[in-house]
Amino acid sequence: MTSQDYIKKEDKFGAHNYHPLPVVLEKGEGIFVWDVEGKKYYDFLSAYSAVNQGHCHPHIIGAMIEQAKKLTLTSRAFYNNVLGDFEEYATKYFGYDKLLPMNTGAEADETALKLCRKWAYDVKGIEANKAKIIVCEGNFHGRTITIVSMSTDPDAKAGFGPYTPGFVVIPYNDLDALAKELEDPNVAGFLVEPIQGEAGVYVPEDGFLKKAFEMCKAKNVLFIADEVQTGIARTGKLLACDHEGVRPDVLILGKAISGGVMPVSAVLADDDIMLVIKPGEHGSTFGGNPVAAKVAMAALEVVKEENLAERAEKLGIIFRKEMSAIKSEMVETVRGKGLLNAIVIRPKDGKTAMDVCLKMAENGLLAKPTHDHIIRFAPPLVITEEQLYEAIEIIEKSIKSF
Ligand code: IF1
Repeated sequence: MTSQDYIKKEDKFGAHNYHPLPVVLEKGEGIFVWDVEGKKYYDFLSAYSAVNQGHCHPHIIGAMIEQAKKLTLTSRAFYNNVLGDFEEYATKYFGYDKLLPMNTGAEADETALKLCRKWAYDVKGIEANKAKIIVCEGNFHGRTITIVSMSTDPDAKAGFGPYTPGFVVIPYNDLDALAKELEDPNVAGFLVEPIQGEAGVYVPEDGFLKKAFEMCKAKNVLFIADEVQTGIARTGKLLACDHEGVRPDVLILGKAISGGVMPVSAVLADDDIMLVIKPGEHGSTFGGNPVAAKVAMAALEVVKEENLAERAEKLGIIFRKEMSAIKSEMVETVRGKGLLNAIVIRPKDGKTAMDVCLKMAENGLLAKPTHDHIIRFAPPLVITEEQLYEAIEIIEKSIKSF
């Protein structure tokens, strides 16, 4: 079968909820993927920062296979002999008392919202059903009904009402708006992405997170960081919040916590928050399964052993410098942190970000446009400096071809 055959098959039998680039991949290794025709590409999406450790990392796959042969799922009706090890490892790794394991990013976000509401009633003393959570314009936290209720993106939200109440939206990166909403005593939490991914890799001003955190503390409001995309070394530190020395009250992780090998997500918090959820009040059949636990430990080991945060920091500086130096009127803005970067594309002769992405694919590099005019660049963090320069050459050549 050719790529076209696979694309036609998905079109015929699959729901039409995506519009992928027309490449059909069948193999991945490190920073490279191959399509069914055998063409090799640099992967500059990393499954939206899930594959930070590179495709099919042998240490992670090895841990997965070994555990898969022994025991895959017990549910949480029984204990398994791996989950405790993972909980201990990850809480020490990130510096929290407790971890609650889930599967997808959206589930971890939902978990954090439930945790925040329960804390609001049991600890903060907000009257039943009155708790509010502040979120930001342009946010992306997943696709559930409650999460799209917080969204300001019409594509994600419109047509899925009625919406879950209890959210207040403020502009991103706006401390005045935050201060105003924090005056409301029913506010229990502030949920924020340290860098907005979906919005187009929108980096807030230096000091925003730190100041926002302090303001939340002054009002006894939980600072909840969605680090599903920014976390685990992507932005040049273990967490994007580390850039400002902020330790969120509630930390949400997903994607790269498994190296993109299987869905694993987690919420971390200290006892005074996490223990408000009692047996029977929250959970998941697959959350904390022994394969996920082994995979996540291996994936986190790789991040430390291969110094992925330091690499992302160093290579990100090179990437943004080289992108900014491209002499083309199509390059409007370059922004990002570590190896989470974006170029804003100024259309030329009717050619858009999508045309640039198609040209890059032809030249052997995969990236995806967002909002028609932005291209996100997020290679696996195991990329070498030499490979990065080769990739930069492909990007430059592709942009300049217009
Ligand atoms: C899709 C975007 C990225 C996330 C943050 C939670 C989740 C995500 C900060 C939910 C997921 C994804 C999912 C992917 C597209 C995508 C995305 F373009 F929409 F914004 F990464 F940039 N919090 N991000 O970024 O995690 O439930 O998917 O595991 O196809 O929806 P999930």
